Amino acid sequence: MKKLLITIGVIWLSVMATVTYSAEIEVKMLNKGSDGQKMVFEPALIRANVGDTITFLPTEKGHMAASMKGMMADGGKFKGKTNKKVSYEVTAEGLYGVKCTPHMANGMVAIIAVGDTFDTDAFLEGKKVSKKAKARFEDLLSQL
Ligand SMILES: [Cu+2]
Repeated sequence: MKKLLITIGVIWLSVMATVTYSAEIEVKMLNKGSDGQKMVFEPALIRANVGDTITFLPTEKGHMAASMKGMMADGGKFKGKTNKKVSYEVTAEGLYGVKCTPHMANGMVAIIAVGDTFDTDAFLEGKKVSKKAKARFEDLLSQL
């Protein structure tokens, strides 16, 4: 009986540990960022761990967040509606590309970086993104 209780206790603790260590990360969608750049996710470089949930908030109007095809480390996808918040749980290490579709041409993109080591060269390889989005992606990748 004592062994059983200990086993249950250990299982319970590991479940709680998982719950405790999964972070909720909030990202604002803005017309103008605190650094003066227009049409931004803030932060645009989101550092996360596997199991974390990233929530994109419609802080200012006219924005949405969606996954970018072929740029999701865990192969998943999501698409929020304009002026609505949307959440995504990252389930694998690597890089994730996020865009605001209406402002893709303005370079409104973000990267979720999960883990510590990244293949930054492969992230943009063969991908079709707007000129401004590419420049912002390159800037974000250089910070990793
Ligand atoms: Cu936008």
